[in-house]
Amino acid sequence: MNLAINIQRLQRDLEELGRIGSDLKGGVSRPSFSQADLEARAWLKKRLHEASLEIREDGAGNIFGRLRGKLEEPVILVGSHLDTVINGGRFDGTCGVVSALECLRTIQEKGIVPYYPLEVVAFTDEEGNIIGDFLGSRAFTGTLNEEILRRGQTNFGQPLQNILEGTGISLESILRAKNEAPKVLAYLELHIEQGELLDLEAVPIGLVTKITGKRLYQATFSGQVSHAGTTPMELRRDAFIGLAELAVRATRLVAAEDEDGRLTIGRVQLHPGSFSSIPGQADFTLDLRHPERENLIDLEKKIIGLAQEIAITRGLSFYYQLVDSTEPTPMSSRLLALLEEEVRNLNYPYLKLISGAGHDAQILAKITEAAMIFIPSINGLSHSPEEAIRWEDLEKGANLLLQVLVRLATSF
Ligand code: HGY
Ligand code: MN
Ligand code: MN
Repeated sequence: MNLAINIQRLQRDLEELGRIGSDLKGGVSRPSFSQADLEARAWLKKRLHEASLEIREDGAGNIFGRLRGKLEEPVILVGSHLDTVINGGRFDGTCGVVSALECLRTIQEKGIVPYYPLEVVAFTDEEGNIIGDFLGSRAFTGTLNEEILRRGQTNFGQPLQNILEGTGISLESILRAKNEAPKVLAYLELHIEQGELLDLEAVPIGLVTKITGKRLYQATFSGQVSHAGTTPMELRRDAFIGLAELAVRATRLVAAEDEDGRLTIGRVQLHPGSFSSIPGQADFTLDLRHPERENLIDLEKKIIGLAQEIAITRGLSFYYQLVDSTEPTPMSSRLLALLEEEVRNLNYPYLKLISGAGHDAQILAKITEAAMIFIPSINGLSHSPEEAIRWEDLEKGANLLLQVLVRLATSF
Protein backbone atom coordinates (compact mmCIF):
# COMPACT_ATOMS: atom_id res chain seq x y z
CA MET A 1 0.00 0.00 0.00
CA ASN A 2 1.32 3.42 -0.94
CA LEU A 3 1.52 5.06 2.44
CA ALA A 4 2.69 8.67 2.60
CA ILE A 5 1.96 11.71 4.73
CA ASN A 6 0.38 14.87 3.33
CA ILE A 7 3.26 17.39 3.46
CA GLN A 8 1.06 20.35 2.42
CA ARG A 9 -1.22 19.70 5.41
CA LEU A 10 1.75 19.19 7.72
CA GLN A 11 3.40 22.41 6.49
CA ARG A 12 0.18 24.40 6.86
CA ASP A 13 -0.22 23.18 10.44
CA LEU A 14 3.39 23.96 11.41
CA GLU A 15 3.20 27.45 9.85
CA GLU A 16 -0.04 28.16 11.73
CA LEU A 17 1.35 26.84 15.02
CA GLY A 18 4.56 28.82 14.44
CA ARG A 19 2.60 32.06 14.52
CA ILE A 20 1.37 31.40 18.07
CA GLY A 21 3.66 33.17 20.52
CA SER A 22 5.60 35.18 17.91
CA ASP A 23 7.65 37.71 19.84
CA LEU A 24 8.94 41.16 18.95
CA LYS A 25 12.41 39.87 18.08
CA GLY A 26 11.19 37.58 15.28
CA GLY A 27 11.27 34.40 17.35
CA VAL A 28 8.70 32.45 19.33
CA SER A 29 8.29 32.64 23.12
CA ARG A 30 5.95 29.89 24.38
CA PRO A 31 7.09 28.81 27.86
CA SER A 32 4.70 26.26 29.36
CA PHE A 33 1.50 27.75 30.83
CA SER A 34 2.17 31.19 29.33
CA GLN A 35 -0.74 32.74 27.40
CA ALA A 36 0.98 31.69 24.15
CA ASP A 37 1.41 28.11 25.36
CA LEU A 38 -2.25 27.90 26.41
CA GLU A 39 -3.15 29.10 22.90
CA ALA A 40 -0.89 26.45 21.34
CA ARG A 41 -2.45 23.76 23.55
CA ALA A 42 -5.93 24.82 22.43
CA TRP A 43 -4.73 24.76 18.81
CA LEU A 44 -3.44 21.20 19.21
CA LYS A 45 -6.62 19.97 20.91
CA LYS A 46 -8.66 21.42 18.04
CA ARG A 47 -6.51 19.56 15.49
CA LEU A 48 -6.73 16.33 17.53
CA HIS A 49 -10.52 16.70 17.66
CA GLU A 50 -10.72 17.32 13.90
CA ALA A 51 -8.72 14.13 13.44
CA SER A 52 -11.29 12.24 15.60
CA LEU A 53 -8.59 11.20 18.05
CA GLU A 54 -9.53 10.59 21.69
CA ILE A 55 -8.16 13.56 23.64
CA ARG A 56 -6.98 13.52 27.23
CA GLU A 57 -4.74 15.68 29.42
CA ASP A 58 -2.99 14.24 32.47
CA GLY A 59 -2.23 15.91 35.81
CA ALA A 60 0.98 17.47 34.45
CA GLY A 61 -0.77 19.00 31.45
CA ASN A 62 0.63 16.45 28.99
CA ILE A 63 -1.80 16.31 26.06
CA PHE A 64 -2.60 12.99 24.31
CA GLY A 65 -4.56 12.11 21.18
CA ARG A 66 -5.33 8.40 20.82
CA LEU A 67 -6.05 6.37 17.71
CA ARG A 68 -7.78 3.30 19.10
CA GLY A 69 -6.31 -0.13 18.44
CA LYS A 70 -7.64 -3.67 18.77
CA LEU A 71 -6.07 -3.71 22.26
CA GLU A 72 -6.54 -1.11 25.01
CA GLU A 73 -2.83 -1.07 25.89
CA PRO A 74 0.17 -1.07 25.73
CA VAL A 75 0.23 2.08 23.61
CA ILE A 76 2.76 3.25 21.10
CA LEU A 77 3.54 6.85 22.04
CA VAL A 78 4.78 9.35 19.46
CA GLY A 79 5.35 13.07 19.90
CA SER A 80 7.52 15.75 21.48
CA HIS A 81 6.75 19.20 22.99
CA LEU A 82 5.03 22.51 22.10
CA ASP A 83 6.80 24.76 24.59
CA THR A 84 9.80 26.83 23.47
CA VAL A 85 12.71 28.67 25.01
CA ILE A 86 12.29 32.44 25.22
CA ASN A 87 12.84 33.94 21.73
CA GLY A 88 13.27 30.46 20.30
CA GLY A 89 12.44 28.89 16.96
CA ARG A 90 9.31 27.47 15.28
CA PHE A 91 10.47 23.88 14.78
CA ASP A 92 12.02 22.66 18.05
CA GLY A 93 9.47 20.20 19.45
CA THR A 94 6.61 21.18 17.16
CA CYS A 95 7.96 19.11 14.25
CA GLY A 96 7.63 16.02 16.44
CA VAL A 97 4.14 16.73 17.71
CA VAL A 98 2.62 17.77 14.37
CA SER A 99 4.38 15.02 12.36
CA ALA A 100 2.98 12.49 14.85
CA LEU A 101 -0.51 13.94 14.33
CA GLU A 102 -0.03 13.81 10.56
CA CYS A 103 1.02 10.13 10.75
CA LEU A 104 -2.07 9.18 12.76
CA ARG A 105 -4.34 11.13 10.38
CA THR A 106 -2.77 9.25 7.44
CA ILE A 107 -3.09 5.85 9.12
CA GLN A 108 -6.74 6.57 9.84
CA GLU A 109 -7.44 7.80 6.28
CA LYS A 110 -5.93 4.60 4.90
CA GLY A 111 -8.34 2.60 7.07
CA ILE A 112 -5.53 0.85 8.96
CA VAL A 113 -6.74 -0.36 12.37
CA PRO A 114 -3.64 -0.74 14.54
CA TYR A 115 -3.28 -3.72 16.88
CA TYR A 116 -1.79 -1.49 19.58
CA PRO A 117 -3.32 2.00 20.12
CA LEU A 118 -1.23 4.91 18.84
CA GLU A 119 -1.03 8.12 20.90
CA VAL A 120 0.23 11.54 19.90
CA VAL A 121 1.74 13.30 22.89
CA ALA A 122 2.80 16.88 23.64
CA PHE A 123 4.84 16.92 26.86
CA THR A 124 4.74 19.88 29.24
CA ASP A 125 7.79 22.11 29.83
CA GLU A 126 10.41 20.08 27.99
CA GLU A 127 12.59 23.21 27.93
CA GLY A 128 12.77 23.56 31.70
CA ASN A 129 11.61 27.16 31.58
CA ILE A 130 9.74 26.59 34.84
CA ILE A 131 11.50 24.12 37.09
CA GLY A 132 14.15 21.93 35.52
CA ASP A 133 13.92 20.13 32.18
CA PHE A 134 11.28 17.60 31.17
CA LEU A 135 8.61 18.39 33.79
CA GLY A 136 5.88 16.65 31.74
CA SER A 137 7.75 13.52 30.65
CA ARG A 138 9.27 13.09 34.12
CA ALA A 139 5.78 13.35 35.64
CA PHE A 140 4.45 10.82 33.09
CA THR A 141 7.25 8.35 33.84
CA GLY A 142 7.20 8.90 37.61
CA THR A 143 10.82 10.13 37.61
CA LEU A 144 10.32 13.64 39.02
CA ASN A 145 12.50 14.92 41.86
CA GLU A 146 9.67 15.56 44.33
CA GLU A 147 11.90 17.62 46.63
CA ILE A 148 12.81 20.07 43.82
CA LEU A 149 9.17 20.21 42.79
CA ARG A 150 7.97 20.95 46.33
CA ARG A 151 10.74 23.57 46.72
CA GLY A 152 8.80 25.21 43.90
CA GLN A 153 11.56 27.68 42.97
CA THR A 154 11.03 28.51 39.31
CA ASN A 155 13.31 30.21 36.83
CA PHE A 156 10.84 33.08 36.72
CA GLY A 157 11.41 33.86 40.40
CA GLN A 158 7.74 33.38 41.25
CA PRO A 159 6.70 30.14 42.99
CA LEU A 160 5.38 27.22 40.89
CA GLN A 161 1.89 27.55 42.39
CA ASN A 162 1.60 31.08 40.98
CA ILE A 163 2.55 29.91 37.48
CA LEU A 164 0.05 27.04 37.70
CA GLU A 165 -2.76 29.32 38.92
CA GLY A 166 -5.84 29.01 36.71
CA THR A 167 -4.46 26.06 34.73
CA GLY A 168 -6.25 23.39 36.78
CA ILE A 169 -2.84 21.83 37.40
CA SER A 170 -1.34 21.55 40.89
CA LEU A 171 1.72 20.02 42.56
CA GLU A 172 -0.45 17.09 43.60
CA SER A 173 -1.89 16.56 40.12
CA ILE A 174 1.61 16.66 38.62
CA LEU A 175 2.74 13.98 41.08
CA ARG A 176 -0.38 11.92 40.25
CA ALA A 177 0.24 11.95 36.47
CA LYS A 178 2.27 8.73 36.56
CA ASN A 179 -0.75 6.85 37.94
CA GLU A 180 -2.81 7.87 34.89
CA ALA A 181 -0.16 6.69 32.42
CA PRO A 182 -0.93 3.64 30.23
CA LYS A 183 1.69 0.95 29.65
CA VAL A 184 3.96 2.11 26.84
CA LEU A 185 5.30 -0.37 24.29
CA ALA A 186 7.56 2.14 22.53
CA TYR A 187 8.17 5.88 22.23
CA LEU A 188 9.20 7.62 19.00
CA GLU A 189 10.18 11.26 18.58
CA LEU A 190 10.95 13.18 15.39
CA HIS A 191 13.02 16.31 16.10
CA ILE A 192 15.27 18.84 14.39
CA GLU A 193 18.95 18.04 14.98
CA GLN A 194 19.66 21.49 16.46
CA GLY A 195 23.26 20.99 15.34
CA GLU A 196 24.92 21.23 11.93
CA LEU A 197 26.07 17.68 11.05
CA LEU A 198 23.13 16.62 8.83
CA ASP A 199 23.00 20.01 7.10
CA LEU A 200 26.77 20.05 6.46
CA GLU A 201 26.66 16.49 5.10
CA ALA A 202 23.45 17.27 3.13
CA VAL A 203 21.80 14.16 4.60
CA PRO A 204 18.03 14.38 5.30
CA ILE A 205 17.73 11.77 8.09
CA GLY A 206 19.58 11.26 11.38
CA LEU A 207 19.06 8.12 13.48
CA VAL A 208 19.94 8.93 17.10
CA THR A 209 22.12 6.35 18.85
CA LYS A 210 22.45 8.19 22.16
CA ILE A 211 21.36 11.43 23.89
CA THR A 212 23.97 13.43 25.80
CA GLY A 213 23.95 13.84 29.58
CA LYS A 214 23.53 17.21 31.28
CA ARG A 215 24.26 18.90 34.61
CA LEU A 216 22.63 22.32 35.19
CA TYR A 217 23.84 24.51 38.08
CA GLN A 218 22.75 27.80 39.61
CA ALA A 219 25.97 29.40 40.91
CA THR A 220 27.14 32.60 42.60
CA PHE A 221 30.36 34.51 43.09
CA SER A 222 30.10 37.08 45.85
CA GLY A 223 32.60 39.82 46.68
CA GLN A 224 32.24 43.43 47.85
CA VAL A 225 30.00 46.16 46.46
CA SER A 226 31.86 49.47 46.41
CA HIS A 227 32.24 52.70 44.48
CA ALA A 228 33.36 52.45 40.83
CA GLY A 229 35.33 55.70 41.06
CA THR A 230 37.05 55.60 44.41
CA THR A 231 38.07 51.93 44.73
CA PRO A 232 41.59 51.22 43.37
CA MET A 233 41.71 48.27 40.92
CA GLU A 234 43.99 46.18 43.15
CA LEU A 235 41.65 46.51 46.17
CA ARG A 236 38.49 45.30 44.46
CA ARG A 237 36.60 42.08 45.18
CA ASP A 238 34.63 42.22 41.95
CA ALA A 239 32.20 39.28 41.56
CA PHE A 240 31.79 39.86 37.83
CA ILE A 241 35.56 39.65 37.18
CA GLY A 242 35.61 36.31 39.03
CA LEU A 243 32.84 35.08 36.75
CA ALA A 244 34.55 36.50 33.66
CA GLU A 245 37.79 34.65 34.52
CA LEU A 246 35.84 31.41 35.10
CA ALA A 247 33.96 31.84 31.81
CA VAL A 248 37.17 32.18 29.79
CA ARG A 249 39.23 29.52 31.63
CA ALA A 250 36.43 26.94 31.99
CA THR A 251 35.31 27.17 28.36
CA ARG A 252 38.97 26.88 27.27
CA LEU A 253 39.37 23.84 29.57
CA VAL A 254 36.34 22.04 28.08
CA ALA A 255 37.31 22.92 24.49
CA ALA A 256 40.90 21.73 25.07
CA GLU A 257 40.03 18.60 27.06
CA ASP A 258 37.22 17.02 25.21
CA GLU A 259 35.60 17.58 21.82
CA ASP A 260 32.31 16.08 23.02
CA GLY A 261 32.10 18.32 26.11
CA ARG A 262 29.88 21.42 26.11
CA LEU A 263 29.80 24.27 28.66
CA THR A 264 27.42 27.23 28.42
CA ILE A 265 26.90 30.17 30.77
CA GLY A 266 23.49 31.16 29.50
CA ARG A 267 22.16 33.47 32.18
CA VAL A 268 24.02 36.09 34.28
CA GLN A 269 22.64 38.53 36.85
CA LEU A 270 24.89 41.15 38.49
CA HIS A 271 23.98 42.84 41.77
CA PRO A 272 23.38 45.69 42.46
CA GLY A 273 23.57 46.15 38.66
CA SER A 274 24.27 49.91 38.62
CA PHE A 275 26.99 51.24 36.35
CA SER A 276 28.80 53.07 39.17
CA SER A 277 28.92 50.17 41.65
CA ILE A 278 31.37 47.30 41.58
CA PRO A 279 29.27 44.09 41.34
CA GLY A 280 29.21 42.47 44.77
CA GLN A 281 27.36 39.43 43.45
CA ALA A 282 27.23 37.52 40.17
CA ASP A 283 24.49 34.87 39.85
CA PHE A 284 24.84 32.61 36.81
CA THR A 285 23.93 29.26 35.26
CA LEU A 286 26.36 26.53 34.17
CA ASP A 287 24.98 24.10 31.57
CA LEU A 288 27.53 21.25 31.30
CA ARG A 289 27.05 18.30 28.88
CA HIS A 290 28.81 15.16 27.77
CA PRO A 291 27.63 11.87 26.18
CA GLU A 292 29.80 9.81 28.59
CA ARG A 293 28.95 9.77 32.32
CA GLU A 294 32.56 9.51 33.54
CA ASN A 295 33.65 12.47 31.41
CA LEU A 296 30.68 14.51 32.63
CA ILE A 297 31.64 13.86 36.27
CA ASP A 298 35.32 14.56 35.53
CA LEU A 299 34.53 17.90 33.82
CA GLU A 300 32.17 18.80 36.67
CA LYS A 301 35.00 18.29 39.22
CA LYS A 302 37.49 20.34 37.17
CA ILE A 303 35.13 23.29 36.60
CA ILE A 304 33.95 23.50 40.21
CA GLY A 305 37.60 23.23 41.32
CA LEU A 306 38.58 26.07 38.98
CA ALA A 307 35.75 28.28 40.34
CA GLN A 308 36.89 27.62 43.91
CA GLU A 309 40.52 28.45 43.00
CA ILE A 310 39.44 31.75 41.35
CA ALA A 311 37.34 32.62 44.42
CA ILE A 312 40.32 32.17 46.73
CA THR A 313 42.69 34.16 44.47
CA ARG A 314 40.23 37.05 44.16
CA GLY A 315 38.94 37.10 47.75
CA LEU A 316 35.48 36.00 46.66
CA SER A 317 33.03 33.33 47.88
CA PHE A 318 31.69 30.74 45.44
CA TYR A 319 28.44 28.81 45.91
CA TYR A 320 26.73 26.38 43.53
CA GLN A 321 23.62 24.19 43.48
CA LEU A 322 22.93 21.35 41.08
CA VAL A 323 19.37 22.12 39.89
CA ASP A 324 18.97 19.50 37.21
CA SER A 325 20.80 16.48 35.91
CA THR A 326 20.02 13.99 33.16
CA GLU A 327 22.13 10.91 32.43
CA PRO A 328 23.56 10.14 28.97
CA THR A 329 20.96 7.79 27.47
CA PRO A 330 21.37 5.18 24.71
CA MET A 331 18.37 4.76 22.38
CA SER A 332 16.73 1.33 21.90
CA SER A 333 18.91 -0.82 19.64
CA ARG A 334 15.85 -2.78 18.51
CA LEU A 335 13.98 0.38 17.40
CA LEU A 336 17.18 1.73 15.83
CA ALA A 337 17.46 -1.43 13.73
CA LEU A 338 13.82 -1.06 12.68
CA LEU A 339 14.39 2.58 11.74
CA GLU A 340 17.48 1.61 9.75
CA GLU A 341 15.57 -1.10 7.87
CA GLU A 342 12.75 1.29 6.98
CA VAL A 343 15.02 4.22 6.01
CA ARG A 344 16.81 1.85 3.62
CA ASN A 345 13.47 0.65 2.21
CA LEU A 346 12.62 4.29 1.56
CA ASN A 347 16.04 4.82 0.04
CA TYR A 348 16.70 7.96 2.06
CA PRO A 349 20.34 8.89 2.82
CA TYR A 350 20.90 8.78 6.59
CA LEU A 351 23.53 9.09 9.31
CA LYS A 352 23.67 7.74 12.84
CA LEU A 353 24.57 10.37 15.43
CA ILE A 354 24.62 11.35 19.11
CA SER A 355 22.21 14.10 20.18
CA GLY A 356 23.92 17.08 21.86
CA ALA A 357 20.49 18.37 22.85
CA GLY A 358 18.37 16.80 25.56
CA HIS A 359 14.98 15.32 24.66
CA ASP A 360 11.92 13.75 26.27
CA ALA A 361 13.02 10.49 24.63
CA GLN A 362 15.80 10.16 27.22
CA ILE A 363 13.19 10.32 29.98
CA LEU A 364 10.80 7.87 28.25
CA ALA A 365 13.79 5.51 27.85
CA LYS A 366 13.58 4.91 31.60
CA ILE A 367 10.25 3.07 31.18
CA THR A 368 10.15 1.86 27.57
CA GLU A 369 12.07 1.46 24.31
CA ALA A 370 12.69 4.93 22.86
CA ALA A 371 14.07 6.13 19.52
CA MET A 372 14.52 9.43 17.67
CA ILE A 373 14.54 10.56 14.06
CA PHE A 374 16.41 13.80 13.31
CA ILE A 375 15.97 16.10 10.34
CA PRO A 376 18.51 18.81 9.48
CA SER A 377 18.56 22.25 11.11
CA ILE A 378 19.65 24.71 8.43
CA ASN A 379 23.12 26.06 9.44
CA GLY A 380 22.69 24.06 12.66
CA LEU A 381 20.82 26.95 14.27
CA SER A 382 18.26 26.34 17.01
CA HIS A 383 16.92 27.99 20.17
CA SER A 384 16.96 31.12 18.04
CA PRO A 385 14.62 32.95 15.63
CA GLU A 386 16.78 31.75 12.72
CA GLU A 387 15.79 28.11 13.37
CA ALA A 388 14.78 26.70 9.96
CA ILE A 389 14.19 23.41 8.09
CA ARG A 390 13.64 22.24 4.53
CA TRP A 391 10.08 20.96 3.99
CA GLU A 392 11.38 18.09 1.82
CA ASP A 393 13.52 16.91 4.76
CA LEU A 394 10.52 17.02 7.09
CA GLU A 395 8.48 15.07 4.53
CA LYS A 396 11.14 12.33 4.53
CA GLY A 397 11.37 12.30 8.34
CA ALA A 398 7.59 12.10 8.73
CA ASN A 399 7.29 9.35 6.11
CA LEU A 400 9.95 7.33 7.93
CA LEU A 401 8.06 7.88 11.19
CA LEU A 402 4.86 6.72 9.47
CA GLN A 403 6.40 3.50 8.17
CA VAL A 404 7.87 2.60 11.56
CA LEU A 405 4.65 3.41 13.41
CA VAL A 406 2.67 1.12 11.10
CA ARG A 407 5.26 -1.64 11.55
CA LEU A 408 5.21 -1.26 15.34
CA ALA A 409 1.45 -0.93 15.65
CA THR A 410 0.66 -3.93 13.50
CA SER A 411 3.39 -6.43 14.21
CA PHE A 412 5.77 -5.45 17.01
O1 HGY B 1 18.33 21.99 26.45
C1 HGY B 1 18.11 21.11 25.63
O2 HGY B 1 19.00 20.40 25.18
C2 HGY B 1 16.72 20.92 25.10
O3 HGY B 1 16.55 21.75 23.98
N1 HGY B 1 15.74 21.22 26.10
MN1 MN C 1 13.19 20.10 21.79
MN1 MN D 1 14.84 22.97 22.93
